[in-house]
Amino acid sequence: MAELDVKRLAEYLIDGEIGRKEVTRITAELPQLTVEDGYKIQEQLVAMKLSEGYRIVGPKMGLTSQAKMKQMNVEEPIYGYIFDYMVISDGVIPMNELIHPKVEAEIAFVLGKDIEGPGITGAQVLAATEYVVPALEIIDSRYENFQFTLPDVIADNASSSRVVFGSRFTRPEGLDLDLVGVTLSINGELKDFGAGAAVLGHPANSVAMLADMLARKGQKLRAGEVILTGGVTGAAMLHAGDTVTAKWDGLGEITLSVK
Ligand code: OOG
Ligand code: MG
Repeated sequence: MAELDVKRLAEYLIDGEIGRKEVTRITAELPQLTVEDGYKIQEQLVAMKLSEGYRIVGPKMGLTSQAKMKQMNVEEPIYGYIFDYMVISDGVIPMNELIHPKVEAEIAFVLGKDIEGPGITGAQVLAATEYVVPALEIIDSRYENFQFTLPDVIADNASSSRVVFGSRFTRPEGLDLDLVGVTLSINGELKDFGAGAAVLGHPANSVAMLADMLARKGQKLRAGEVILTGGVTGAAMLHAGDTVTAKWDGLGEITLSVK
């Protein structure tokens, strides 16, 4: 393949996000695009956002559950980044800033100390974890019809768009995060449910895998970052006027409205 124009492709995706318009997936133009190329475009996109003054809240894992992999027809976990401007604190999803958002229920981790791969285990992650907190992630693929291949979605910062964190941070000691039941309802109708084990057997395994993926780039997970481990449930489409309620057994609940 001719040299990958990461700058043009990152700008193309950012234009889609800012202009709230679906773009054609990159692999329609560049069918040979690899996973590695996808991360090169993502790195460029992240660098551009940092240079605009946005800050990273933490990394996120995606496609870590069978529900998500089946739903998106993609079979491998990926990572991306959540920025400060994506965090919603008033419980209102601004539909007019988004393209075709979906919501998914997740369990997030806050580390008390840095973790550097490779070879990290879920037990090591738990030992380094200060808190866990429930999160609703709003994903909003920039691609037409929310359809993509693995390299496309990686380039698109793993569809990151918005996130709402629960108000209660819980110490991990004594919690069986694999057994935590999660329900996701919209307008009172149950859309999906699951348990923490849906995420790679235990959400801590998702953080461990992320540490190993970042180690390949010479990067590590840092204390204080909030790390999303991936949807426990499948993602549900959002529409203006919706009220979303999700509950995590023992961890809390989140309600948000779509305006
Ligand atoms: C990719 C992002 C997936 C998750 O939690 O699985 C993700 C997508 O489905 O658009 O954030
Ligand atoms: Mg997610």
